[in-house]
Amino acid sequence: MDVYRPRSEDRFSFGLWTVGWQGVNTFGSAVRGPLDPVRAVHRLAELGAWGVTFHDEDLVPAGTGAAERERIIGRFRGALEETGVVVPMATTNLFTDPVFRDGGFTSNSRRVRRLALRKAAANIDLAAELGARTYVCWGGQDGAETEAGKDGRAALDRLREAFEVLCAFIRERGYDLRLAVEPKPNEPRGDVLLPTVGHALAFIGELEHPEMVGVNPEVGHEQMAGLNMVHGVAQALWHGKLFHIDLNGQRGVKFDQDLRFGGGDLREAFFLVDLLEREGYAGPRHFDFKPPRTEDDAGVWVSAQACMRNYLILREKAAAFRADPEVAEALEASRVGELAVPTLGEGESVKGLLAEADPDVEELRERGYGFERLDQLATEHLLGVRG
Ligand SMILES: [Mn+2]
Repeated sequence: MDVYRPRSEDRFSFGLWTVGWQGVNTFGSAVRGPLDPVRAVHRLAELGAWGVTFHDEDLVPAGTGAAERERIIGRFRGALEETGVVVPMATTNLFTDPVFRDGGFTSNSRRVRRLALRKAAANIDLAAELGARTYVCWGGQDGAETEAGKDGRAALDRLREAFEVLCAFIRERGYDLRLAVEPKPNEPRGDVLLPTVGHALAFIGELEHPEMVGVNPEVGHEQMAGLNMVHGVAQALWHGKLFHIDLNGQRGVKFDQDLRFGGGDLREAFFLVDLLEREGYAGPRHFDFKPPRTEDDAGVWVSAQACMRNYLILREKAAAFRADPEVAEALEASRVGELAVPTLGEGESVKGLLAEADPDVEELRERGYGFERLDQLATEHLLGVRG
């Protein structure tokens, strides 16, 4: 038996746009043909995936008539029923059409903003109909190349308005659906609005119904900003805002690589899986990656399967790391658990603190924390030479 074979309780999901990516990039044209969403659902089910997600246009191409739209959705529904694959999340494409060249919810054009809201609301209806519980908002083209062309405060006002309008719509309809903001620092715009997890969390705090909105952090997006994804996710969890997560790989501060999960920064992937598992994160483990242009159809499915395999391998490695008695001892020596103890005692005041005798600062200065030993133990688990 393959112990790294995914099961539905692992809650692995993929966007139709991931395995269906035709490989168009800034300089190169498509290298693969279009992928039928029904075939995507069947292939993903065979590999052990639990869910599939989509942008409105991944499923129903722009300009499709009403009758054809119903036919497409019916076929897709049939594939879901046949395979047992679920739709945990959906999102809106507010970036491909030239009409969104200055963004959707924050375009300078009021008419474009109204169109963007209509498009999102229409797809929220479809998402709810297919059983989605999370609706991701990635404002791909919401940003700027020049400060002269965009009033940053007004853009945030309009973004807040869009979230208020969509939250009101969801409540009116009675949908069991929450929104998740996906931060990204740049690409396609020179600078994108809400560039990091921290920016998104601060924005959510200003909404009328913050409980309806969380974040969808993506590994590569935080790393494109030179930030630590594990710390970003820890803060999202601390705020109770990790509604969804995009797993993929990235190698440093450069263009959005969308490598398969486990590609790029493998150490951070290890510590991310360790965090998600220890915290008991129960949401979808969603892969938002792009099979490289070098791959043909067979390579697409190799990379999709590898995303799930790498998660399961890292989960096993992280569990072995935590179960290792030498790690327990090293954690103790590093005083990692001591950080959970409040700095002041119960009922203690600053007055009491000031009245205390001076500590032995010399001893505190001299004693190291032993993190190198801990980190090396983690490295050896990751490299497979322990446990
Ligand atoms: Mn990305």
